Amino acid sequence: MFSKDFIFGAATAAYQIEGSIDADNKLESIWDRFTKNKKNVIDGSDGSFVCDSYKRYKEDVALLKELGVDVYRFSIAWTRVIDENNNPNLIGINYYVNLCKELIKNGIRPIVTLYHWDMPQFLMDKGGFTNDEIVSYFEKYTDIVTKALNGLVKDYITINEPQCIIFMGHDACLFAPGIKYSEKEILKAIHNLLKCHGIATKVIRKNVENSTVGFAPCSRPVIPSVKDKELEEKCYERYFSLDKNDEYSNTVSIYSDPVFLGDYPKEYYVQFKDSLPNITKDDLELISQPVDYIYQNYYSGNYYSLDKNNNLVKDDFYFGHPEGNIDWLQVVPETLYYGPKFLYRRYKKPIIISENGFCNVDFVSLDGNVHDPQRIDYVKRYLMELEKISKEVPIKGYFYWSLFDNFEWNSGLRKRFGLVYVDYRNGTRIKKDSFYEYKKIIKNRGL
Ligand code: GBH
Repeated sequence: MFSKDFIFGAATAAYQIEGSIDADNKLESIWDRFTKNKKNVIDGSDGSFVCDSYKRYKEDVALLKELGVDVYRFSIAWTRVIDENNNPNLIGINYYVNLCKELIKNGIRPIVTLYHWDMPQFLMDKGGFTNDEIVSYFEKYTDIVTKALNGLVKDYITINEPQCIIFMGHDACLFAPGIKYSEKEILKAIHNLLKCHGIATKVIRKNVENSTVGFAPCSRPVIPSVKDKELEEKCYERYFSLDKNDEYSNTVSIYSDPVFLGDYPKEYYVQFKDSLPNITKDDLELISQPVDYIYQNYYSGNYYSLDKNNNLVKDDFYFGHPEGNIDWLQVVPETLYYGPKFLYRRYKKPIIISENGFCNVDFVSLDGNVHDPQRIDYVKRYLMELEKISKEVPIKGYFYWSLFDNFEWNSGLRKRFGLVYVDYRNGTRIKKDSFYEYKKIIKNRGL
């Protein structure tokens, strides 16, 4: 059982579910552009239809209501709410106003992500996060959204998975825009991205009464394979270290220390001394505006052990270790135990799991239903660990990713994470077995 004020939710993101990518004067986003090159997505698909949520938001809300969630986390498409002169696009905004009204009418609290990866293409053409001007664009965007949704939305997440934006978009180049940056450019982009978070926080505080604000990085916790004090200590250190072998995608401290502790970690200044951006005191103050929550997207982790010389070594996943239907999703339930434990120890802030979910080979059975026992098993195992750690650490919520099967970025429509199955030919939705199980969990306020 979780505490009384614990919130259960489901999460989605605009480009992944909305479709209608040209409707109502929507501008082009970097994902619209990126998916035009069919080679960028494994099945050549794109976000033009997906769950058709731009048209079916009332159905979406009805599903959420049946599921019994306290909150719905969704994102705003920046490209819907501004016009080419960077002024508000009222019809685009209206979609989100209507969605929020419908949610509230049905007793569901909206939690809005401002940036879930779909930057307007014209801003990328100006250099994206490497251009200092991005900060004032983000300020204006946040101002438009918070004013339009005033009285409807109090809870905001500024930026989703900054590590993916930078690492996947500009280093691995598997996500939009797929433009490779040098180390210098990467550090500059990270710094501006953090400033966008800071300025957005300021705007939200100014425009929204009783607001809550958070930042939603992702990470892959470093997990002790056995219970052992020394091992746990070393895992904790490694989780926040800038070990050269850990990719940008996994660095927790570069992104979270400035936000929650007010400065980059010391090792950052040493390790990147030749590529540092200009970092001023004012910048750091802006970036570290007080926030209410650490949101964190957790899917998987790695187990570590000590070798003969007491050095930390990563355990290989054995052949046949349970995994989801996507290569990075090993089933590691302790992710939701040690992840929050370590985060709280360093940052001392209440934690909300803003995403956790499972990718399965889902199909409609002859009986017309979608049976997904692996997903049910995953959610229960992970929630068991979360329940355990919530006795020691303030965990305030858990959002399943995702309400729907949806456009899984460069994996296209092939990878399904939903509680609700979607037939992408016509948008038909079928509640999976996991939908009913999660509903029971929510009703019982825990397992
Ligand atoms: C999240 O990102 C996104 O927020 C969401 O849009 C997406 O649909 C969902 O999760 C499911 O993928 O360092 O080995 O983990 C995904 C998480 C994090 C997956 C970085 C790929 C890189 C490999 N991503 N990860 S690893």
